[in-house]
Amino acid sequence: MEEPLRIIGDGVGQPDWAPPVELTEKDLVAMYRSLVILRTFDERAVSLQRQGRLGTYALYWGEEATHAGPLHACNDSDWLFPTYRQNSIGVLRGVKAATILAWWRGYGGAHGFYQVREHRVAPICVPIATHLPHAVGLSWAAKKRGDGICALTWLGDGATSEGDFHEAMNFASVYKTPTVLFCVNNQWAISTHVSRQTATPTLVEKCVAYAMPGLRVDGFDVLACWKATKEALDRARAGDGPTFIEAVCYRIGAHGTADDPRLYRDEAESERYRALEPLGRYRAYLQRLGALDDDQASDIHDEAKALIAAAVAEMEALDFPGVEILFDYVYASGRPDPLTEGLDELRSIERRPEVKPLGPQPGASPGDADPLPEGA
Ligand SMILES: Cc1ncc(C[n+]2csc(CCOP(=O)(O)OP(=O)(O)O)c2C)c(N)n1
Ligand SMILES: [Mg+2]
Repeated sequence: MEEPLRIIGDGVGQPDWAPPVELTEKDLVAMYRSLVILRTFDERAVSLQRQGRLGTYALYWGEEATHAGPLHACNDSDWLFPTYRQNSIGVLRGVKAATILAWWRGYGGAHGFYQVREHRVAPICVPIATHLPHAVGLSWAAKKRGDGICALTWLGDGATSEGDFHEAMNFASVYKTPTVLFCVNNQWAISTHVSRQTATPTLVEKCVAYAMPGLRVDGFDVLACWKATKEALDRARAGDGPTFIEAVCYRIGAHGTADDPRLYRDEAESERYRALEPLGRYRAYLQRLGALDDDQASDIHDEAKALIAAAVAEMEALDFPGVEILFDYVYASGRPDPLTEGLDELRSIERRPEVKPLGPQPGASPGDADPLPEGA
């Protein structure tokens, strides 16, 4: 099996390769900033959930390169189709971090939903693979209009077992739609290991059946993720159709805050992968290149902390949206009688207390319940 494309070495055995020539030093630092914002958001969101200040949360610690690399390869006019795992990607496109946090708190409406057209970020998709035909459809329409817009969509290893995945791959390839299907092979679909998901040694070979070009990259390497996506987008914009990218990494954390991976896998393996996490690895690479100094890095971290702290404060100042949101967005207009009766019943029993912490959550460690640090 061929080694995945890698640019950033590990500083020990693996060599460094030069950054792609199209990227300026400013671009390289901008990518670092994106990784830091994503990481800061993720760590803060886990801590909020542990304190009962978010309902649930799908963490992505260690997978940030698979979010930021592809995003930086896109034009602002391209559309993004994230899953719950890339939940905060919109923040890098101008969506308020408070809105994403409010979404995880269970708020809908103006509090928890962003304007998808304004940011060109499709709604965060929770059903596995259902967004893939949407991404293909949007890019097919763009191709017909000839406006040069592409769609970038993420999916997990588990999503490759869904019918929607195969339909999207087939349609995209037959109609040569400008779509990039970026598959984050983090080796787990909740408790199912990728070896139980498919009998093929790799996921990238699935594209052979659809006559679609495919690439395999190191998913801990933000530059490899950028380069593969950039090449795919260039091909798509030239009219040469879709590409499937398999980014090989590992889900270092739990599936979500309600999951305890110790029950189904050997956590010693996760610990080994932790050493490959993309943020520290990229920072060390930039420092070897002389493209980032400690002061610059610490300014970026301070900026990210302030951004997320402000978002938490903004989210917590929002009014509780009320039970009506359970019924919003179900019908384009009107509401059938049984739903109106359900809403009336809920209103009659609704309490509107301030949102109280839910108490310790599964898998929480004692330190998680500590009062928040200053600025939280
Ligand atoms: C259609 C559908 N079936 C089942 C689920 C329950 N579910 C949520 S996440 C998940 C695993 C997905 O794994 P993968 O595609 O590898 O993505 P990852 O969570 O690793 O990012 C499943 C089965 C769902 N959300 N949607
Ligand atoms: Mg997975």
